[in-house]
Amino acid sequence: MKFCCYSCPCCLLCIFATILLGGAIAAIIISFLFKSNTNTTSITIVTSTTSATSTSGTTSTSATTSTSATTSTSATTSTSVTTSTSATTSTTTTTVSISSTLSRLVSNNDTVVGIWNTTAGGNSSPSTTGGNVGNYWTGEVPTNVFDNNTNTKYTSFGYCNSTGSSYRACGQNTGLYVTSQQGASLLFGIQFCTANNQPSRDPMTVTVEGSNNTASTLTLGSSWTLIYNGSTGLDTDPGRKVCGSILYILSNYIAYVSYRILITSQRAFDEAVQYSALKLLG
Ligand SMILES: [Ca+2]
Repeated sequence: MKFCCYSCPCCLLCIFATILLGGAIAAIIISFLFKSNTNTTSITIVTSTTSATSTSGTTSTSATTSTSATTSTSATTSTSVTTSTSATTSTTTTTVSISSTLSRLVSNNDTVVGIWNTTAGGNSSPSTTGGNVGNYWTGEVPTNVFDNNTNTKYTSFGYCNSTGSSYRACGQNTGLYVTSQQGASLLFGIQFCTANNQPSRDPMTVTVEGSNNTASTLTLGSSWTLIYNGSTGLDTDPGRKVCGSILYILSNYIAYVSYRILITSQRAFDEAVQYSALKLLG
């Protein structure tokens, strides 16, 4: 029996037909094999809990991610956090009882020295009578603030003079120090009283220092200990020849024989600072 040979046209047609038939069968098989990859697969992912801190309440976060491809993936992230934190603050309040009958620790009979160009902790520069820089006005001397009379005043020009000035800090760093004849006393409060005119000259802030050193060393800044730094009690103008609020000094527990008072600011522009009374109370 003789089979087809490649030279026979009939056999060539037969071989060609066989190849076509084989290709068709292969295509069907491949199509079947890859058919499953067109299915959609869903995956759900739940993330771990995220920590958060808030004083109170609930924090909720929701996020959804979707990817489309031959394989479809769906991911859902949901976070819900509730955190409550409580904080306790402890406040210690110290109450100091002060006698309602505070008395004046100094008078105009005590030794008073007017000063200018002086800051707390620094050396004192004595001032003198006159109408120029570093002077206090004639008749308006430092002892006037301790005479228990609001009709007299202490006027210090500081960095300015009596011809007038638009400089707001003329009276800054002026003041006085006083040594009490009655000896060391514990200072519990201070009180300023305004002069007869020119509210712009009112002292607004002040430092108070104490010392138990001898008189000859009181010009040295090292002789003084700062016990107060703040308002004069004249924040709101009380009127002319009127006293402001008593300012209590509660952080000082040392009795001093001498006190130094320095004006650190005044109400407004003027060529001097002035006040009718300064009460050192204890
Ligand atoms: Ca006075």
